[in-house]
Amino acid sequence: MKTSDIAMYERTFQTLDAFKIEIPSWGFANTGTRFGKFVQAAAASTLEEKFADAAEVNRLTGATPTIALHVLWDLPNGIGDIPQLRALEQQYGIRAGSINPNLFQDQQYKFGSLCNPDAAIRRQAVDHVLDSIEIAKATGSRDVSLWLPDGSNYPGSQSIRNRIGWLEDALCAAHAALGPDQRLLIEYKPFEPAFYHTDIADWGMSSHLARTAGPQAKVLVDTGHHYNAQNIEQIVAWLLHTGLLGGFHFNDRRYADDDLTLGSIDPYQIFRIFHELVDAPEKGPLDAIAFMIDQSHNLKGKIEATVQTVVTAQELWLKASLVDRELLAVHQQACDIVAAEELFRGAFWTDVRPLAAAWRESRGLAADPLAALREGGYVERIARERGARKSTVSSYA
Ligand code: RM4
Ligand code: MN
Ligand code: MN
Repeated sequence: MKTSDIAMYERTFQTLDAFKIEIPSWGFANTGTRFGKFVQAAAASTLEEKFADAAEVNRLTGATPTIALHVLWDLPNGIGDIPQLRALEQQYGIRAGSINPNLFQDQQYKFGSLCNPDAAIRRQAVDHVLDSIEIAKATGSRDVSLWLPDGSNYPGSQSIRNRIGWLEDALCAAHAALGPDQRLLIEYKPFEPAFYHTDIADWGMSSHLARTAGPQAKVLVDTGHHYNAQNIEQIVAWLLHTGLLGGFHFNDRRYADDDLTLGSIDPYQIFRIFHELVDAPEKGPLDAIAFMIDQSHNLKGKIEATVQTVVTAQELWLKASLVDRELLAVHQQACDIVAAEELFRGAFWTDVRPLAAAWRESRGLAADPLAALREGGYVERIARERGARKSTVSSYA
């Protein structure tokens, strides 16, 4: 092997060693659309099953040590569920990751949660966020990741400006309850379930709210939560510049919040986002960028889809790290459009799969995680065990 090849392998191996991405507990559960749900025998319905599945993904990919939890779905008894959670962490070698409050399922949230015109309902919603922060303290989770369903369906039916004020108050209260090492991530989404106006509809609104709430509040970018043709990497660059980027929910989309597997529709877009992040300045843990997956595997096998996603993320991250940034800067400065673009695209078109396979083998992982999953028989075994009981279907419309 040439010296330059050895150096390249070393760089690759370090890049992949450092790359971790959080998987969502709900990616292993039965989900669907508002039109129906197709139940899978292997789907997880208990917290233990979700931990077991997460451990299988981590065993195969070496990149997923933490699992994101949704409070109502995974910890319905709140703090009371922590002893069980701790035991599962020990047993499966997977840690609890971000904690996601659920402000979208209870009947009282019909007209909103933190932005509900009824002060008593707003109070209940704030209390749920405060409880979620306490849960995060108990699990040792840095991030509490907030997404609201709030909005309205018809013009004139709500005061948009009153609701901004209520939201500011609620987020300030939440921020005040954070521990010194905790963050509040504020997610945005243009529509759904509200169809006319959504209270936190874009990154500008999230940025304002994060600044208002306090320094430990940051913006969460869910790649599925943008209008068609929106330039997400530019948003990412702005959030980096302003020090407000808290993390990502990665997935792919064609039409709206489709929650398809990462890179399945437009891998170049993820590459372009990753390019902005490869050299992202990090001043400390509170400025870290959380890489999380937020997907709903309605038709694909849950574990297969998750492994496929993680492997795709590793490959795209590796491609983005191959961009010769010094040379790119020279081309950019000289306004040499074609040279810059060819260098950039060249990294994207590089087949990094052999490099990734070499890294896996050097780390005692299966060279092809998807093939190893198929050969290992895990999915068949859990399908037999879990399929025997009546399954519950969570709502994720
Ligand atoms: C939302 C949003 C949140 C996720 C819920 C289930 O659209 O993406 O992050 O927790 O779905
Ligand atoms: Mn999300
Ligand atoms: Mn979503």
